[in-house]
Amino acid sequence: MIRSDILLEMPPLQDERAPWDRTQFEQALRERGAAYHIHHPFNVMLNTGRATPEQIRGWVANRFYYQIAIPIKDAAILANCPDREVRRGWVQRILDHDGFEYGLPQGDKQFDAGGIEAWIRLGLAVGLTREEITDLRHVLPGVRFAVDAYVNFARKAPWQEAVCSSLTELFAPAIHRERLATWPEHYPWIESQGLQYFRNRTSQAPRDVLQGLAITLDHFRTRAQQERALQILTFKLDILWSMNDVMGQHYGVAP
Ligand code: AHQ
Repeated sequence: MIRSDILLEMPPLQDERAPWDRTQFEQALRERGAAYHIHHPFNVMLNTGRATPEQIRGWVANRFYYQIAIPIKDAAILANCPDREVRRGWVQRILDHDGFEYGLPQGDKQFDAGGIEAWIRLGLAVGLTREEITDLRHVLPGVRFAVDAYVNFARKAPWQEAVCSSLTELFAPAIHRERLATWPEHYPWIESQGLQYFRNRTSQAPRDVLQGLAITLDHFRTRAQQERALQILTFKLDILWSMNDVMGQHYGVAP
C-alpha cells in the first residue's frame, strides 16, 4: 500500500489475526527501536566524536525547532483529550519544556526555567548566540516540514493516536545517556552545564513513557488497531530519521 497521509489511512476494518496480549504488543512496539534515530549515521557521527563544531551547532540549532514544538504538540493533545486524569499527567510535559513559576505572591517561589531554556543553554555552550537559536535562522526546510508534520498530526488525530506517536521516547533514555557518556570525552570544549538538558531527560522520558505506553496498550485492542499503532510509531520514527537525513545532507556526515 502506498502510504499517502498517516491521517487518511484507516486500519483495515477486519484483521482475522488474533490481537496480541499486552506483553506481545509492547514487544512489537519496542522492536521498532531498530529504526530509531540513534542508529542514523548523523547521530552516530555526533556520538562517536566525529562531528565538527559546525555540525554540532547545526544540529543544536535545528533540533531547537523540534524542542519548541513539543509543548505545542502536547497542548494539542490536551485540547483533544476529555479525560481529566490523563490531562493531569500529560500537562507535566508542558511544564517540563516551558518551565514554570509557582508560590504565594508574598512567599518564596518555585521556579524552573524548563527544557527549552536548557536547550538554549546547550546552544550557547556549543557557540551559538541566543538570538540565532531563537530566531530559527538555521532551521532547514526539511527539518521544519518534519516537525510541522508531527504537530499537525497531534492536532488532527484522535488524542490516543497522538499519545502513541510520542512512544519514540521508549528509546530516548538510551540516546540521552549515550550523549552524556560520550560528549564530555569527545567534545571537552562544550562546558558541562550545556548538557543539563540530556540529564533532565534521563528521568523525565521514562516517566513520560509510563503514561504514554499505558494509554497505548489500553486503547489499541484489536489486531487492526495494534497494527495502526505500529504504523503511527513508524510515522514518528520517520520524522526523527528524516530530520537527521536533512541535517546530514546539509552539514555533511563524516564517513
Ligand atoms: O527531548 C525530547 C523530548 O522532550 C521528547 C518528547 C517526546 C515526544 O513527545 O515525542 N519525544 C522526545 C524526544 C526528545 N529528544 C530526542 C533526542 O534524540 O534528543 C528524542 C525524542 C523522541 O525520542 O521522540
